[in-house]
Order: sequence, then structure tokens, then C-alpha cells
Amino acid sequence: MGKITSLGTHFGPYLIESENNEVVAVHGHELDPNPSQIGQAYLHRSELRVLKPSVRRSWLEQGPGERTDQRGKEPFVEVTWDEAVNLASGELKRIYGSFGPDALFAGSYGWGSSGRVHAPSALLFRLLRMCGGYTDVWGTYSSSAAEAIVPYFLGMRYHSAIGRGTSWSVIEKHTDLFVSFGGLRRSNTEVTYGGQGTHHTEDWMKSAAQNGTEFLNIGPLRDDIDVGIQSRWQPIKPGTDVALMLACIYVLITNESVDQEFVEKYVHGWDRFSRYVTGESDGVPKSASWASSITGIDALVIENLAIEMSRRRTLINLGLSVQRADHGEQSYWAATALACALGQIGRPGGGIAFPFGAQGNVGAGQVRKRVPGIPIPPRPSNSPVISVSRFRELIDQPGETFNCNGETGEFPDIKMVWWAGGNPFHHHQNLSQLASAWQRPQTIIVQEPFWTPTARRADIVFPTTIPIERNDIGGAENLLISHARAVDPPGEALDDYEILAKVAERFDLREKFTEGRTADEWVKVLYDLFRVENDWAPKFEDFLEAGYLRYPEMSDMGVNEQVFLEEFRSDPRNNPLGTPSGKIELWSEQIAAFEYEDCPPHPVWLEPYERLGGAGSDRWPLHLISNQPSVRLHSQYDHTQPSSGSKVAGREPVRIHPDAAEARGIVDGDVVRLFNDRGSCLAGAVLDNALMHEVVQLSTGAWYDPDSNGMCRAGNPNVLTFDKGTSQLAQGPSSHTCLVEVERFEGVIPRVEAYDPPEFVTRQQ
Ligand SMILES: Nc1nc2c(c(=O)[nH]1)N[C@H]1C(S)=C(S)[C@@H](COP(=O)(O)OP(=O)(O)OC[C@H]3O[C@@H](n4cnc5c(=O)[nH]c(N)nc54)[C@H](O)[C@@H]3O)O[C@H]1N2
Ligand SMILES: Nc1nc2c(c(=O)[nH]1)N[C@H]1C(S)=C(S)[C@@H](COP(=O)(O)OP(=O)(O)OC[C@H]3O[C@@H](n4cnc5c(=O)[nH]c(N)nc54)[C@H](O)[C@@H]3O)O[C@H]1N2
Ligand SMILES: [Mo]
Repeated sequence: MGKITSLGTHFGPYLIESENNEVVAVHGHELDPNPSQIGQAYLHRSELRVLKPSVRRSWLEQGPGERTDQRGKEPFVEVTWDEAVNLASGELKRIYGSFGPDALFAGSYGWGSSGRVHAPSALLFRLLRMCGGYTDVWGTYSSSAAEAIVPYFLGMRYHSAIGRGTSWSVIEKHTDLFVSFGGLRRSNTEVTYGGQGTHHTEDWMKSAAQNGTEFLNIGPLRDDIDVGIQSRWQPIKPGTDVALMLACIYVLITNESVDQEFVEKYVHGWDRFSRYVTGESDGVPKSASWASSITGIDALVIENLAIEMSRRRTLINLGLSVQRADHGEQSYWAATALACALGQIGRPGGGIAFPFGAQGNVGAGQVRKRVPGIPIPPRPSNSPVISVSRFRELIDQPGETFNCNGETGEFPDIKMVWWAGGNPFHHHQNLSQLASAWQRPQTIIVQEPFWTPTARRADIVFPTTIPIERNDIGGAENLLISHARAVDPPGEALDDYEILAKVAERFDLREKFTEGRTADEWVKVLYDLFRVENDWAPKFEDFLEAGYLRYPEMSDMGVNEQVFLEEFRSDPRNNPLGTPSGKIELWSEQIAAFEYEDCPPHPVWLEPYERLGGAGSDRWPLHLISNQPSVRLHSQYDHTQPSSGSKVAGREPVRIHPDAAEARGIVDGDVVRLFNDRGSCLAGAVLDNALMHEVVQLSTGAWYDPDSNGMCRAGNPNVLTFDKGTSQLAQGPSSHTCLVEVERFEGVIPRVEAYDPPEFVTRQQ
């Protein structure tokens, strides 16, 4: 047995076994009944580590802004840390001096480490806010549409609605019918942003099923519920859920099954909204037959479902996929309207739930315990802020105005980009378009452990450590976890903390940035701050010795009993919602004032820019689901096991229904080409009848690997997706709205090059 050290990650806690400075085994944590396989990636030393600070040749030799079309193509020159830090800080000073802080984009979205000390983007924000600021972002790629709209109709932040949500322990006892839009994929619940505790979702689902809860999966994939329980599947054309929800409300209205008492007492705007549903206000009754032609679901099935929901204790759950789509805001609002009509909100096991099946901590039944982080100074008040997924427009369209959530702004002229802990060349939509916009800034700096598609497209790359190479501390819903250094970092990689402290030095800010502490000292400081708020916690040394701390008030499965909006239901006068009316708003005067055609003042069905049976489907007959990968976290460790072992014909697997495959002459294991107007990629065919006939599924995260025509050889779906905001309200990403065609790839099959290290040259004297 080698040395055992503890580690926390976004996908759960582990025990790392190492010998002679090598990881020899990754063990599930002693408390974790269902550890995620994703952590096995830590077993593998990688050829793709960035070993030394590296600078793109033309940038180094000719200066900023030179031959930016060569980003990702030309070789790097390795330099010393001193030189790299001087180049980066000198350039930052030049940009600040010549153009001001708005010309720097450092929004730096991404799922870097889950540790509280080595949180790469937080450290970057800390330093750059001390230096003068930068253009920043609002929202997430995960849930911007929900984050924007939920406060208008529930009067609370989206994340507090999740924290206050109904817990599994209540569902297990009370819910008869758990209706999920967007599934409850077990693999998605292996992950929680900021740290997953021990994994229990699967156990909860099984025990709820045993207690009589029926699970209904409404979505394009049968295996969106895959934990071995007997669940029902209702296929639906992707992007049409709102039509189904409205039709269910229509059925309840015409059957006089709406809970009138509930809508009168707890809902603002029911009358105006219901006139829209019946068609009184726009001439279009949102009937079951109307919805049938949009969703592909039989009208009788819709009628029966509405009545069944009203007769049983029904919980309506929304995943996140349904809002990562064109007009994604509406799915959350319309589902809540349906729950209002059913009148079970605030009753145990009934009502509305967000987003079970998207993360593992959902249903844990308590607001996450705060684990202090290194403080981030407030954002300078005049810093521009854009919706996170409008990043490509930002760098491409300086001076252009944009609307977002009631405000109008102007994109500043971005001269420099600095990214720590994210991979935009995985996560952004329409990557070919991003690749050309990426040529505009004069300088791009990336902090990365690996030669990812983003690192290869940078001018200056700072090599960073990974979690097993440093000490840290992290939280989850039921545990506090020690992250302990198991092995030494390779090459000259440094912690993000140390890298940014070096940059701070060039601004005479080292002392202010570090507060005179090493990163290890911060670990203890943060633990001691946690102890101030949690006086039951043991001394730091005892915590380190144990490797974790279980929160005492949580049961083993990590759940307290709680019912979403129970207090509002029981006493709306004394517990009003934070909306202007104090009620659930199905008509919002605040949204009305924005006069957005793409987000009117009540829940509506709006045609997405493309859908099966709608716009675009004459040319592109298949809907692409680019969901989350089960074998990795986004694009992380795509180059090693377990992700590399999941590839088919050396590329990302795409699932195709056998009928769709047969019609195209595709057999299992073929290399296929997915394409549309926006781009194309190769993938390895897997025939599977767990999908709707007109749906193909290619998970996100294969490393972007364009050939000279922009065709991604590795299979990243974001060469196909459309880069468009959900609406002017959220301006969130709409990656799940995407039509494609698929064909067998004929000709010489090209090699995937994304997993080769880049080329290096020595400096010309
Ligand atoms: N088509 C489509 N696209 C999508 C989605 C979709 O459903 N469909 N989903 C979207 C969603 S929900 C999200 S959240 C995004 C995710 O997008 P990202 O969060 O950008 O994806 P990751 O692959 O997790 O990128 C994290 C990067 O941080 C690096 N990293 C890890 N640890 C450290 C560290 O300690 N220091 C530093 N400096 N770097 C580190 C990793 O190597 C990796 O390159 O993707 C979005 N894109
Ligand atoms: N293993 C693993 N788990 C993860 C992640 C990961 O990278 N790996 N990423 C995490 C992150 S950052 C996030 S934000 C969450 C995302 O959580 P979600 O957004 O909920 O997850 P997705 O995987 O994008 O989609 C889940 C399912 O929704 C269905 N779906 C897609 N479009 C529609 C639609 O229009 N209607 C209906 N009814 N269903 C639809 C698809 O069949 C898909 O499998 O997952 C988290 N969990
Ligand atoms: Mo996400």
C-alpha cells in the first residue's frame, strides 16, 4: 500500500494512492457508495502537460497583435518564468495604459479546480480587480436563462430556489408521479459545481421507486433515466416542451380541473395568462391537438397526462437542458404555470422542482454550507459586464449595442484576453465563428495544466498544477474535504496562486495579493474561518488527519426534510415572495416594461430558430443533442482514460437510431460526418434504439480539432451549434437547439491531431 491522500473534486471525494511520486490507484472515498469513474483520469501521466511557460513564436519575435491568424498553428517558444511573467505584466500595463481596463476581457468562465484556495478564475479576478479591473461576465453556460427569469416570477434568485427546493426524503414519502423534463441522468448527478459530496441520487431514486414514486421521463432519450428502475418514457421533439406544458394547462382549464383556490390566492396574472392559453387573446387555443402537431405526442396522451397529473401528487422537474435552448426562459416559466394550475406547490412531494438530474447536490435539502474562499474585491463599479455566452460577439463586434435583462450596453473594444480555468474552444457555440473572432485581440494569455484547444490558441501559456499536486480545501453538501498534495508537479508547472503572485509583484501588489501568506497558509486560514462559523468543527490538524469532515446535522444520505414554498403556501401574507405582487407571477409588469418580443410578460410558446417539423427541418432532418459526457467533466481529461477508452473509431461516439442509420447506410462503428450550415465534424457511430428516430446524440467535450476546412476530426458538437442568445432577457446559450444531417464518411479518414503536443522551436537569435 502506497501513501494515501485525500482529494475533493467537482465529481466527488477520492483517496489517492501514490508511490515514488506516481499515482498508482484512485480509490473511491470510504463514505461514497457510488464513486464516479471520472476520477480515474488522475492515474495517468500525460504527454499533454504544459511543462514550461510558452510563448507563440510571432508574438514573441514580432510583438502583440502580430500574425494572430497563426494562433493554434505556429510553434511555441519555451521561456523562463521570469521572462513569461515580465512579458505578461508588461503587456497588461501597456493595454491598461493605452486603452484602459475595459479593453481587457478576463471573464474567464469555466470549471477549473473545486478547491477554495486554488480556484483559478477567482484568483485572477482578485488580482485584476486590484490592478484596475476588466470587462466581466454575468451568468453561466449552465443556467443563464433560468437565472435571469426565475427572480421575476418567484422573487428569489435561481440558486436559492434550488437550495430551498423539495428534498429527496420528502419526495420518497409523498410523490406519486415525478415528471421530469430533461431527464435524471445518473451520470450528470455525479457532478456538482464547487465540489460533489458522496453520491446518493441513485439510491434516492431507487428507494423512492420502491416506495411507489413513478418516474416519467419526458425527453428525446429513453436512458435519461438509467438507474435501473422501471420508469416511463414519453418521447418529445426537442425544444417543444413549452407547447406540451401549455396544452396540459389548456386541458386543465377546459376540464375545470384548475385549482382555482390556488391560482386566486397565490398567483398574479392568472387571468391574462389563461386567456392566452385558451386562445382568447391571440386566437390560437393551446389545445392538445395544437401541441400534438408541435411536440409529436398524440393529443389523447397529452389529455390523459394532464388529468393524471391533477389526480396524483405530482412533482414537475426541469433539468437545465430545456433552458439551454432558444427561448429557454419559457420552459421554466411555463412549467411553473402548469404547477400553479395543478395547485400542489408547497404541498409535500408536489409542485415544482429545479434541476434534479443536472447536479448531484440537488435534493440535498439544505442550502450549501459556506466554505470561505480567498476574498475577491468588489468589481469596479464602471466595469462593463456582458452575458457570459455573448463572449464571441464581445471580441468580434466592438461598439455594437446589446440588450440584456432590461439594460442596454455597448461592447467595449477588447485588445487582450486572459483565461484561467476554462476551455472556450470546448464550451462556446459555433467554434469556427469563435476561431475567426479569436484573431482580433492583440494578446491572449491562458493559464492551463494541459495543451487544450484553448491553450494551443494562446500567445502566452502559463503551466499550472492540477489538484493532486497541491494542498487545498473544498466543500460539498455533506462534507468538507481536504485536498492533499499526492505528487510533485511535472516540469516547471506552478500553482495559479504562485503565478498570479508573481504577476502581482510586477505591479507592487504581491503583499496585497498574498496578504503575506503562502497558499498552504491560506488553506489553514480558510479552515479556521470555517471553524468560526461552525464551532463544532475540530482543530485543523485533526481535520487534515481525517481528510474530511462530515456535517453533523446531515443524515448519512445528506438530506434534511424540506418542501419548496411550504411557508409561502401556509401563510402568504407573512411569507410573501420577493416579487412585486408577493405572489407567483404569471404576468410580470417588470418584464412587460422591457418590451422584448422574444420574452413577453407571460409564459408563451415561441418558435425556436430551428426544430424538427419547423424551421430548418426540410434541410436538416435530425436534432442534435449535445448533452453532458458520462466519462468526463466537459472537456477535462478527454485525452486520457476513461474518456479515451470511450471513443469509437478514435473519435467521440455519436448515438444514432438504427432506422435513421439504416436509411443512410451507416453501420455500428462507422466514421460518420455530422453537418449543417454552420460546420461539420466526424464521430464514431453507435446504433441505439434508446433515442427517438429523428435525434442524434453527441456529448460535449471532445477536443476541438479542425482540419483546413474547419471540420472537427475529434467530434466536438460545438462546430454545429448556433451562437445565439436565448432571448434579450438572459442572452444565455442556446446550444440544445440544433439541427443536423449525418452521413457515412467516405474517403481517407483523417487522423485526430488534437491530442498531439504542439510544436516547439528555440528562439531565433
Ligand atoms: N453544445 C454544448 N456546449 C456546451 C454545453 C452543452 O450542453 N452543449 N454545456 C455548457 C456548460 S453547462 C458548461 S458549464 C460549459 C463547460 O465549459 P468549461 O468549464 O470551460 O469546460 P471544462 O472542460 O471543464 O474546462 C475547464 C478547464 O480548466 C482547466 N483546469 C482544471 N484545473 C485547473 C487549474 O487548477 N488551473 C487552471 N488554470 N486550469 C485548470 C481544465 O484543464 C480545463 O481545460 O460548457 C458549455 N458548452
Ligand atoms: N458526468 C458529467 N456530469 C455533469 C457534467 C459533465 O460534464 N459530466 N456537467 C455538469 C454541468 S456543468 C451541468 S450545467 C449539468 C447539465 O445538466 P443538464 O442540462 O440537465 O444536462 P444535459 O446533459 O445537457 O441534458 C440532459 C438531457 O436533457 C435532454 N434534453 C435535451 N434537450 C431537451 C429538450 O428540448 N427537451 C427535453 N425534454 N429534454 C431535452 C437530453 O436527452 C439530455 O440527455 O450537468 C452536470 N453534470
Ligand atoms: Mo454547466
